[in-house]
Amino acid sequence: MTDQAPAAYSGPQRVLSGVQPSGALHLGNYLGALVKFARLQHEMDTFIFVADMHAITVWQDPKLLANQVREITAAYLASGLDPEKATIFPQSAVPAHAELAWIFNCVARLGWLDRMTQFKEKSGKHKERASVGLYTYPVLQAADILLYKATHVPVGDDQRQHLELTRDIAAKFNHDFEAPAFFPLPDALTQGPGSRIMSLRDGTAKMSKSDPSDNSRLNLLDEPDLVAQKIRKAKTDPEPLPETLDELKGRPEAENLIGIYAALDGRSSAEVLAEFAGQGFGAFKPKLAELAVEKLGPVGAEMRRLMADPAEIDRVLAKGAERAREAAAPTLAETRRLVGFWGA
Ligand code: AQP
Repeated sequence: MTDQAPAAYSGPQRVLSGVQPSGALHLGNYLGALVKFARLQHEMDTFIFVADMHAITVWQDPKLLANQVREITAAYLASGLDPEKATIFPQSAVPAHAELAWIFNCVARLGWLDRMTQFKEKSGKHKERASVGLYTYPVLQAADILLYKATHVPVGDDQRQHLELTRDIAAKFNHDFEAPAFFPLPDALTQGPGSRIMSLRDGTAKMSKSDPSDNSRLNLLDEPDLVAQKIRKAKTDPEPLPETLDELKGRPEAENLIGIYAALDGRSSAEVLAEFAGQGFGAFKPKLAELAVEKLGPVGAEMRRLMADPAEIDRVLAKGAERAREAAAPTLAETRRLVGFWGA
């Protein structure tokens, strides 16, 4: 052991992220992830996948899964991802993800995984009934990222802990196999408005695909009337909106609705408060509904248009998969060599 800091990674900057085809996409996925993908593709080499291998960590109907992959792809394209710029592909079409994940299963420590709060939340009271895949989910995530030597990972705030684990795995691999700076230690891009959108029914719970109440979320495919109705029914409190962010503390539902307005309008919560201070939710909610319909309506309409031509979506995915396999091959080959596998 030396006291020297590990050598810094000097490869190109790359973006990688993905979304699971595990249910209807909602405003949280859109603002926390999709919008960022579309922006970053203009700044760096970008890989965006549909995480079908992650999705099957909980039961998915095999008759529906491939179509759910197409739906997520349609959402990517409708949010502005350009398949000529970004590589868009299904995770399961690149077997190297699974191969690298196995190697990382042997690098990650049980104690690290035991600390993952998402597993605790998703497995609930009966963790012995959860799939082993759900437990090692963040190891597969590390493989997704490091297979492409991604340096930047745009995700919602809930994924911060998993990204820390990816960094730990990368650092331990580099150290154990005496390959300083082989894998980068990627940065989670979790900042920005919309990184943590909360449920419309409970301002302390994250907006989530798996929430049993559909009224808890705005889905990208919700029709305008339904969007307006869900916002009308959103939980709030009887107080008028205050002037400062500090006064919003302890009012999670109000804070969330202001945050949603700000993220959709590309403004800060402080600016939105300055406009609505002193008004009650009776006045604010219709304005929010109007804005949400204006911003989400075209995304949903474009998704529907794209989904009417599944063959075209499949062409995008097949081309992306080919590019992804090519990009992944050298990293996997070098990893196999470093590990000492026969024939590598
Ligand atoms: N509420 C949220 N606010 C901001 N970002 C969010 N994301 C999810 N929920 C919010 C971000 O969306 C991306 C894709 O998520 P995913 O489908 O891969 O997994 P998830 O985080 O488990 O998403 P859900 O909607 O909460 O699904 P379930 O209910 O299945 O757990 C990620 O970048 C995530 O941070």
